[in-house]
Amino acid sequence: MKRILIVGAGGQIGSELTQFLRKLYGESNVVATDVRECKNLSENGPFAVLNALDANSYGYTVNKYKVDTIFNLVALLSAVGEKDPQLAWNINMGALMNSLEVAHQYGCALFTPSSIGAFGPTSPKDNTPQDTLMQPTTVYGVCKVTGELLSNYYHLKYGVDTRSVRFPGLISNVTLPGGGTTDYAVEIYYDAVRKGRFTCPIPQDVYMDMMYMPDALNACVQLMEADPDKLIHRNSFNVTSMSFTPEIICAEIRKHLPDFRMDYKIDPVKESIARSWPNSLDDSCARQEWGWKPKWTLEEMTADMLKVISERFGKER
Ligand code: AKB
Repeated sequence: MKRILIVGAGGQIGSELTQFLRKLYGESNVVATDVRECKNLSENGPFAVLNALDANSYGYTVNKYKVDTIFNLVALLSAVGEKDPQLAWNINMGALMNSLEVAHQYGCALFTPSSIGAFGPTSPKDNTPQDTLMQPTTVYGVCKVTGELLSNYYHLKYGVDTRSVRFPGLISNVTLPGGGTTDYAVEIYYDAVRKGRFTCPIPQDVYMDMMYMPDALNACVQLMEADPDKLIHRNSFNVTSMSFTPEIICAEIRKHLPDFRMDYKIDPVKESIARSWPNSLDDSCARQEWGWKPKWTLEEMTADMLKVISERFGKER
């Protein structure tokens, strides 16, 4: 990776991935783009306003910056996708299709994240294997499975260097996620620090895989730097760091904030999505094929999230 383009860089992953890659590969070698201006991304490196659904502008930008690697992070997430499935399909698949075409035309490697949302109620629930039945019941999941297949197709047919991981819920303290089913696991930390209480939309017993953002950023780089000859699976690798329920994360926060209180107001859409997803993934293929090894546990992540958020909001713990 020498000249990188990030599409949809203003979101939860992109805002951190841009700075992470700029540190690794040099500020001028990482071009951030988004549909709207992002001041935080244009201050220390190249930035362009780009609508990934506009194929001509996409190709123009890749050509202009002599890009060799694209990170396509454009997505409407699972819960918000259910409000307008057609829009979710148009955005998620439109951005992917243009990314694949541009990658093919300009000889770029392409990273597009998939998700635990690619699995569905018929997939094995525990230790969900890399290769298994995938019949998601959300439009987001349908887009992810289609995207995995389409990326694999472009690899087989045109030799495009497509790579991907199935991200679990990502927890970060820089940019808030929006419209996802796993968002509660970020919001809980902010509310714990600022209000001392949290109303959880997910039932107390529902397990979902999660990952702290530093591990997710490492996964992106490690996979894109991996020796292609070692990659048996192209699209897409199961990766995970931890799996917990609302009760478990609440108990962990209480170790630091004993007065923290949580109650429940279940969101039926999020509940049904969360119950259709795996409890925990088997990520042994990623470990074997490109050395994936997460560093952060729930305990370490909780201590760090509370520290960073408390510092930001000037709260003493
Ligand atoms: C969501 O909840 O939709 C995302 C995901 C797991 O892909 N965070």
